[in-house]
Amino acid sequence: MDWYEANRTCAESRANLAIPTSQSEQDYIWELFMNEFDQTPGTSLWIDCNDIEEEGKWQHHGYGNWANGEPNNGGDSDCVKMWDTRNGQWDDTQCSRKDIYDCKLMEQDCPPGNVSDRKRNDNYIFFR
Ligand SMILES: [Ca+2]
Ligand SMILES: [Ca+2]
Repeated sequence: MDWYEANRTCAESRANLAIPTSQSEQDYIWELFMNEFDQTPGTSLWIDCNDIEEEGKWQHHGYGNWANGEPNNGGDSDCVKMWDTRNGQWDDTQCSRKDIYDCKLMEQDCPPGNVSDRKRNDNYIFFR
């Protein structure tokens, strides 16, 4: 799915696209993905980070894990994936690409964007 569809589908499942907010969460999501979901070389995973609204103004949650040389806005790249080629580090790419994505289910009482690190083991779901 492209980034927009992935984002919408997560929301319909009362979830958000996953976004790591710490190194431990980054490692957890990536290891879960690689170990339990997809080992295809070059595979990638959409995350909830973009600069669609304003070029260069990245929407994420304080933590970032860009690969060396990224973000480079190559070909007008406004959406972000974790990329196997970069060992799970982040690359900005075109939002229209079809990639795998990961929803993180939300607790009912937990507002979006305020998921604390202690919840990192909970409820990740991967979709193709
Ligand atoms: Ca961009
Ligand atoms: Ca890029």
